[in-house]
Amino acid sequence: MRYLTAGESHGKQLTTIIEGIPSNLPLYREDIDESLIRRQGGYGRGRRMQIEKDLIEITSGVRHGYTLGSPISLVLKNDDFTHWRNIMGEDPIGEDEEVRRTISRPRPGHADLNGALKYGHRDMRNVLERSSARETAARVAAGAVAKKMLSSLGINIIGYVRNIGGITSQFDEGLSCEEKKEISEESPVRTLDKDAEQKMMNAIDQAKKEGDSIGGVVEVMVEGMPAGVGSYVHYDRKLDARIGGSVMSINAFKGVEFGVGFEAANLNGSQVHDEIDWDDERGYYRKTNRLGGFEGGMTTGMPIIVKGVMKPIPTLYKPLQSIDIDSKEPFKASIERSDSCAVPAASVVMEHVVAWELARALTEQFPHDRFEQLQEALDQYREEVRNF
Ligand code: EPS
Repeated sequence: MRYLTAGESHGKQLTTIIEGIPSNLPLYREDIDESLIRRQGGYGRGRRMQIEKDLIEITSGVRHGYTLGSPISLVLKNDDFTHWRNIMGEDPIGEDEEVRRTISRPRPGHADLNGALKYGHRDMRNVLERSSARETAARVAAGAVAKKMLSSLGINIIGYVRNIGGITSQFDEGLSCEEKKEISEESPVRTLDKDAEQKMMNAIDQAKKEGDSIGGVVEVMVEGMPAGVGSYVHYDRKLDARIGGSVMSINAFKGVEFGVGFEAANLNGSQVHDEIDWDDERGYYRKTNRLGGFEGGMTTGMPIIVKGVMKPIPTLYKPLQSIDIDSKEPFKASIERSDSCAVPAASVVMEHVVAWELARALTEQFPHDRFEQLQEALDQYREEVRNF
């Protein structure tokens, strides 16, 4: 399975082309729209999200509600393009016309300056239009297809917020994916702790008032993955490494950890590793899940718990020092519009990015052209693992 996305933040549309989804998987527009709508929300988003109504158009690869096995293409229109037609259009502009809304002032922390240096763009709009997190909508669309495959295989996945601006949520670690979904869907900041929720919203208000932005930690939980998916035999087949790389590729993500993660440095081996047990019904299981569902690059069959940290968005109302690339003069950056916190949306993005990697690993381990063959192979494998 692989996919590509195309599209600029204020261009006509985002496009996702997906290859390698088996045929005969039931797939409806609503499966994707539900994910897109979840991504758009969250306390702390800016005015752009009031303009966009992210709804998918499936333009190939699906017929009468089933995948065909051919490439699936997904289109997401940018409603804001009506305001940007003259600025983002593909046709050359007339000699007497000026390029509008050019950018010569790079924002610290954004792709602006490095992208300009690399691609030779004196107008940094050419960089920011593609480096914008708008692109995550296209990635969520791809992930929604993967999620549909996972749910049809009895695998549940949910992303939620652990921390915003230093406020950490506390909750019962024994909650299931379904319970976490129910609670986080009701929360404006997609968290599981009512007390923390209010504090997080206050922190977002405060940051906004000060012209600042705040980041946080999001967590994804997966239930129902059988043990032994991924591999220990080669670096690029280790599934936790692939998930880690994918999470790091989400805009503004700066780190990733599984289970106890970085805390492992402060613990002894006996406090980190999960003891193995066995019973008739479950087969092998771990008494604890400190390693977050992975050992040796493979799933253990325990829930996967993976966290990602998102830095505060670098587009700030409060000016930071930078240099104008035309005049070489220092200036204090100013902007028109931004999200003060996109951590709740990022939890939805991470959920979909992880879902993609899991579905990809399953289709590699059980390579079948038809979804029902994949289902059968996975059922058989689960049975083998249980009776091993
Ligand atoms: C973004 C800046 C804002 C965000 C945008 C990402 O957009 P604008 O510049 O149009 O106000 O709203 O996020 C989205 C459009 C989205 O769909 O998530 C940025 O600079 O990365």
